Amino acid sequence: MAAIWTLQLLVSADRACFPQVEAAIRGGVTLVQLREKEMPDGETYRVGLELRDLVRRAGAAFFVNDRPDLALALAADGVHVGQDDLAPDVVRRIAPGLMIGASSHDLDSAKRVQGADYVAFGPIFPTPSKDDAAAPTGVAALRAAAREIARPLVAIGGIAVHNAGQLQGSGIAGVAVISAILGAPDPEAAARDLRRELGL
Ligand code: TZP
Ligand code: MG
Repeated sequence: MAAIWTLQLLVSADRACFPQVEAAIRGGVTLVQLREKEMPDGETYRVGLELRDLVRRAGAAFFVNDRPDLALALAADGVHVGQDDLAPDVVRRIAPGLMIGASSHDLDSAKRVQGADYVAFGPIFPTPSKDDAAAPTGVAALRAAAREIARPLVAIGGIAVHNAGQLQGSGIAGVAVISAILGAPDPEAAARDLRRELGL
């Protein structure tokens, strides 16, 4: 069985994308991460409850980005923290029941991650979805990181059906995407094609 971080979809708190999320899970998305940077907490919570139930019903795991408090409030499966958020070991202390993912942007930052269940690495390619993203690492850096990092490594940033084949055999445990699925005319097919191209 695929690990829960095999194919991760990041979504904002937008009910309009619920049908795409359901389709993407049918196509092979294993984890949906609520990544809401703008909406007030109360509304994020209300939409998050609906999203969580939909994701669970469809058979995927539900994570929350940045916010251990919101992840606990939503009884999520896990939380994903960036370099500027609470560190994974602190999250573990206050929320021992949550799985934890952590972001990294290069080999050094990936090596510094402690106490996370998986490490996200990227952006691998230029991304249309994050204005303040670090410079793309490229595939060679990803391969090197996958060799050196003992934890499951999840590639992120600009990954799409047309370039996912380049990641085959890189040693990654999974990928995380936004536009490759939410920007696709058929999110179910996009998820299925990504899994096939990645060999995951
Ligand atoms: N972190 C690094 S790149 C990125 C995030 C949240 C955005 C990924 O979106 P896309 O559309 O899959 O490049
Ligand atoms: Mg963050």
